[in-house]
Amino acid sequence: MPEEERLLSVLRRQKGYVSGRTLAQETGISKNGVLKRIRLLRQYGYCIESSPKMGYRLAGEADLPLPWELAKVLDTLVVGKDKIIYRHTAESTQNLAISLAEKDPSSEGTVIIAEQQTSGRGRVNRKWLSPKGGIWLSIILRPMIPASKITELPFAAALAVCDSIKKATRLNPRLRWPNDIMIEGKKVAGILIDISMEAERINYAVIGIGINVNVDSSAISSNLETHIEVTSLSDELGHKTSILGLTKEILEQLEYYHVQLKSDVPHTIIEQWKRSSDIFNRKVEVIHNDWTIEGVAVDVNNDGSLLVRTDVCNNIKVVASDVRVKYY
Ligand code: BT5
Repeated sequence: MPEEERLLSVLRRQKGYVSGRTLAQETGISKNGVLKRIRLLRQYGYCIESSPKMGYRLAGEADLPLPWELAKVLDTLVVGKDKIIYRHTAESTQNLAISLAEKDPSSEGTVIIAEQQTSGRGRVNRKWLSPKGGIWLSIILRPMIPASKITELPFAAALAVCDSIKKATRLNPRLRWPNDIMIEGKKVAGILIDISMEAERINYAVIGIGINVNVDSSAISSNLETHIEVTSLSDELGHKTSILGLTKEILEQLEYYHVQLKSDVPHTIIEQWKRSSDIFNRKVEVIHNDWTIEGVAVDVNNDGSLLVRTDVCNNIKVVASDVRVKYY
């Protein structure tokens, strides 16, 4: 049990004030260690009152997906099961997860969570702004599936996020090809997948998930390089959503869709994704570095590509890799 958790469990058990000496005795941590840990717990958001005569009292819990808090509520067999790494600040959870996946073959299910990221990234190294108040996490999976099925993974992850937001907030997010989760036409979350393959075998996949939960979306909009409509759950709801509760939902939903992905039933993920999407029959502009196509989104193929009907050709198949899509 981590030292922080040991301290919390004594504070919770006692309900009232507990002296520093008792805390040290009951946890086996030195008195200085207790002081240091209490300071850290306060930084995480636990409200710990102190009185020179009586000691310490836990007056309020934190709402963060800290490993010991998630472990109490998470109902999964693989995703995040005893494998949560938490950072107050990380450059990018995605990069941390990739280095871990590269060196540790037993890292399947590991979830890396950061309270804030200093160099969060989107596809093709676009900037992903990740201030405090959001969910920024990356999950390592090693799916035993045929390589051709890996194109369904981003759809599975987007479905997991969409379902979790619905369940936690009763908002109605919609999915946009290739990897966006939208509310009322504004981006609330994004998915990033990095895959390592050798021949036809998937070595690992890292799923990066970024959600604007309790953040001020106008602060994000004003710092974007290109203008897009952005929102957060708190801006839509007018109140905060539990970050711990939503993280639990996401990890559980992700495990659910991961199991579906591994089952033999073909293309159910893409079919479900289509039912939660609002892109069909909408005018779109697909933008690549040196070309732009205008047309109407007609379908998503079983290989994950987008089918666009244009005036000049019949249907054009667009692959997600490095395009940007505008919907009208
Ligand atoms: C994405 O890329 O939407 C994938 C975002 C994945 C972020 C997660 S957070 C945890 C993990 N660690 C990382 O370093 N990354 C992952 P893309 O479709 O390329 O969209 C990027 C674009 O979204 C940017 O060019 C901006 O226009 C916009 N953007 C940046 N920050 C945003 C935010 N917080 N909310 C909404 N839009 C944002």
